[in-house]
Amino acid sequence: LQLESRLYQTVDARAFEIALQPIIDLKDDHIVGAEALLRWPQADGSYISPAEFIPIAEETGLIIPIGDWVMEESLKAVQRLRSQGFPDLQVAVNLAIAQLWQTHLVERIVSLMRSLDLPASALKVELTEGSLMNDIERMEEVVREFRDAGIEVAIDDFGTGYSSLARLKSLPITTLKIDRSFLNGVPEEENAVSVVNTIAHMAYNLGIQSIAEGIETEAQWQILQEMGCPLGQGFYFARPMPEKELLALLLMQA
Ligand code: G
Ligand code: G
Ligand code: MN
Ligand code: NA
Repeated sequence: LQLESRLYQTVDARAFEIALQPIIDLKDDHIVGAEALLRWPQADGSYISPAEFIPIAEETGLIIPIGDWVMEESLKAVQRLRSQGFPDLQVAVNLAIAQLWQTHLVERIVSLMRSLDLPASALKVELTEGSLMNDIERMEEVVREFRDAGIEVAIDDFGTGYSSLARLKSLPITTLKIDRSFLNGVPEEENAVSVVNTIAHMAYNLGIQSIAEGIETEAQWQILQEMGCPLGQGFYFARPMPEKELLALLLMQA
């Protein structure tokens, strides 16, 4: 497999990049954090999407060194940004299911954060709804370990899997990311609006923070604000960008 061997080389050369997409407080549109999104740059200047290579990285086990790299780079980036005048900024890092099986995963993250002098609140981890449904006992254990360490845990792509409400109630997650597919048809279709409204209110009633993903228009922002959804993310506010650009944006906003 050519893709696979090129992936190996990229891991060796540590030649991935991280893009940061701002996460916004929907009340006043200020940036509260950013999601770290892995980028694989190609010789011709294009990028291969993680949607394409993460599954291969999972099959080959490469997700472990890649995931470690993403975590370390994301924490270093947020540490730099926090020290440049944004001490409350948080970074959200996606974790693949295979990473959740690593022994001492949480311990290693905690000690990395300690060595960077970062409090637990500087990090949120994102687990896909699919992974949380995978091995119930293991997932509960990992989520609890993160929570015991004070690290927030989000369910990513919420609503695309088949988590039961009972399951949601039994996991001590802090955040639910409403999958961007739910924003299709918002605000013009009544049913689409109802679904998003229902998810946002369910989260609120469970004491869980919600983040609406894929906000692309001002009208979507408006209606989510009216629903009381606290946080959002999407091209309307900002695309994933290099750390330097995020710093410039933060400075402009300050
Ligand atoms: O940003 P983009 O649309 O290219 O991301 C595509 C998918 O890849 C998303 O589902 C996103 O969650 C996932 N992804 C991006 N970066 C990472 C990462 O560092 N680790 C894992 N496991 N998934 C990632
Ligand atoms: O699965 P996850 O939520 O981690 O994936 C994040 C992905 O969503 C990234 O690939 C990112 O580029 C993409 N994304 C972020 N905001 C928007 C948006 O407003 N519209 C669309 N279509 N994609 C978005
Ligand atoms: Mn995500
Ligand atoms: Na998502």
